[in-house]
Amino acid sequence: MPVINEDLEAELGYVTSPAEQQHIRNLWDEADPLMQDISVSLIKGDNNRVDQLTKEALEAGFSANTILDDGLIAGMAIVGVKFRDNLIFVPEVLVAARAMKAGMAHVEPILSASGIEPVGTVIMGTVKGDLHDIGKNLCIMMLSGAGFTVIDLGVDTSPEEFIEAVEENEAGVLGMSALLTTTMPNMGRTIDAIEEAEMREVVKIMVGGAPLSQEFADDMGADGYGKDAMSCVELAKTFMRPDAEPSINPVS
Ligand code: B12
Repeated sequence: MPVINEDLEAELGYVTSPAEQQHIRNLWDEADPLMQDISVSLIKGDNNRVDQLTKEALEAGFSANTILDDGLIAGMAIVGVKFRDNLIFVPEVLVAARAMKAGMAHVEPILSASGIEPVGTVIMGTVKGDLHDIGKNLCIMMLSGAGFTVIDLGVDTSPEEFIEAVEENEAGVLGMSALLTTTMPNMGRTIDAIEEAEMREVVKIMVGGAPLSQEFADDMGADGYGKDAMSCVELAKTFMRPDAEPSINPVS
C-alpha cells in the first residue's frame, strides 16, 4: 500500500483539526506516489511540474478521474485549509489555481470526449459578485463528459444573464455556483427573478459550492443541491428523465 510522502506529511502538519486531517489523509493514503507528487507540486504552485506529471500519469495509464481526484483535488484541499487559516494568501492560491489549470488542461479533453449524443443543455455560472470558478469548471467538465451540452456563463453572473441564457438555449437545467457566504443570497435572487419572468416551470435549478447545504437550497426554492461534481451530473441526469417533470426540455 502506498505511504504518504514526506512533503505531504509536512503539509498535513498545517491541518490542525483532527477530523479535517483524517479526511485529507484518507485522500492520500491509498493514492499512488505519482498522484501524491502531483498534489505536492500543485500545493507548491509548480505549474510546469503539474503539467509534466499529469502527462506522465496519463501515459502510464492512470485514468483522468484518478488524476483529478487523487492528485489535483487532493492537493487543492490543503491549499484551501492553508488559505482559510491565513497560512497562505491570495497570490499563493492563484499560483496553485494556475497549477490546477495546467493539470486540468490534460484531463479535461479526456473527461469530455465521451463521443455520446448530447442528452440535454445545462447553463452553468458562478453568481453575481463571486469570482470562484474552479469547482464550477470541474462540474462543467464532468457534465460534458456525461454527454450534456454545457453553456458556461463564467463568473459574476447576473440574474438577467442566467435568464437570457436559459431562454436562448432552451435549456432544461440551470446550475449556479457560489463559494462566498456573501454571494449565496444571489442564488435566491436569481431564482426569484426566474419566477418573476414566469420561467420557473421550464427550467430545473441546481445549486452548489462549498458553503451551501441541502437546507439552504431548499429554503431558496432550488430543485436540487449537489455537494460535488459527481452529484452535479447525477442531478442533471435526474432532471432530464421524462418522468422528472413535463417542463424539462431535453435536446432532441
Ligand atoms: C481558490 C480560492 C480562491 C481563488 C479563486 C480562483 C478561481 N479561479 O476560482 C481566489 C484567490 C481568486 C479567491 C478569492 C477570494 N476568496 Co477564495 N477561496 C479559494 C479556495 C482556497 C478554494 C476554492 C476551490 O476552488 N475549491 C475547490 C473546488 C473543487 O471546490 P468547490 O468550489 O467547492 O466545488 C465543488 C463543490 O462545491 C461542487 N460545486 C461547485 N459549484 C457547483 C455548482 C453546482 C450546480 C453543483 C451541483 C455543485 C457545485 O462541485 C465542485 C467539485 O467537486 C476556498 C477555500 C475552500 N476550501 O473552499 C477559498 C474561499 C472560498 N475564499 C474565500 C474568500 C473570503 C475569498 C476572498 C473574499 C478573499 C479576499 N479577501 O479577497 C476573495 C473573493 C473574490 C470574489 N469576489 O469571489 C473564503 C470564503 C469565506 C466565506 N465563508 O464566504 C474561502 C472559503 C476561504 C476561507 N476559508 O476563508 N479565492
